[in-house]
Amino acid sequence: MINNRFFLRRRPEPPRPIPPGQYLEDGFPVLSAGPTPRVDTATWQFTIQSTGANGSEAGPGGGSETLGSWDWDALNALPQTDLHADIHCVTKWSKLDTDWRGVTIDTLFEDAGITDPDDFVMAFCDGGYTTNLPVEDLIDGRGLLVHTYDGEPLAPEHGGPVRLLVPHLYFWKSAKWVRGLKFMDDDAPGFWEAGGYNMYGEPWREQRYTGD
Ligand SMILES: Nc1nc2c(c(=O)[nH]1)N[C@H]1C(S)=C(S)[C@@H](COP(=O)(O)O)O[C@H]1N2
Ligand SMILES: [Mo]
Repeated sequence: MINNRFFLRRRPEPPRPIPPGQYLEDGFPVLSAGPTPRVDTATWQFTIQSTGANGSEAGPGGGSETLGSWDWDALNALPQTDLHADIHCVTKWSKLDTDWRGVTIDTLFEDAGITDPDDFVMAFCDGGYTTNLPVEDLIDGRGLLVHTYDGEPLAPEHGGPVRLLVPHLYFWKSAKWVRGLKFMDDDAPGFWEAGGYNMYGEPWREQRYTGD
């Protein structure tokens, strides 16, 4: 006798390779370390901050200067970019063929006249989440501030109004409710990185945890 339930429960075969240890997810899971913050686009602002007197301290302040700042209208007035990408969460789901629209970090740097960035940033968010990234991984079209997912305004639980999107790294680097980037001279851990996750997080090399 054939057990149909076995076939129905099988996970779909990916149409192309996905990173090691990952499985395909058709839905869009929500993973947040805390509650979804209420973010008002009327008062929303995104800033890029210089390294402060305190070096690598995360978040605004610490003697740092504002190198660029954009409110909601200013962000939307910048050239917009569409990005089609696969995303990979460290909890092992991968979602293929996601469509996003927003502003590249290249465009923000250009608009702010940032020509000689430091090597690392700490992304900071409403709600206090942080994550560290090499600037190299944000430029040349690889990192965006996105406000649109699949043709619709980005839902609050997925980081709306604006999240960072860096699809070539594990999805925890794509900071939801992002409010700014702070340059750092040296790499320093953000929220999950301080809790044992990898400083870089490259899915194809399965860099999940410290030392991977
Ligand atoms: N501000 C903020 N950004 C965040 C998180 C978070 O808890 N807070 N979680 C991260 C993790 S671990 C993942 S996998 C993705 C999940 O994004 P999603 O909820 O849109 O799937 O967001 C990342 N960005
Ligand atoms: Mo995650």
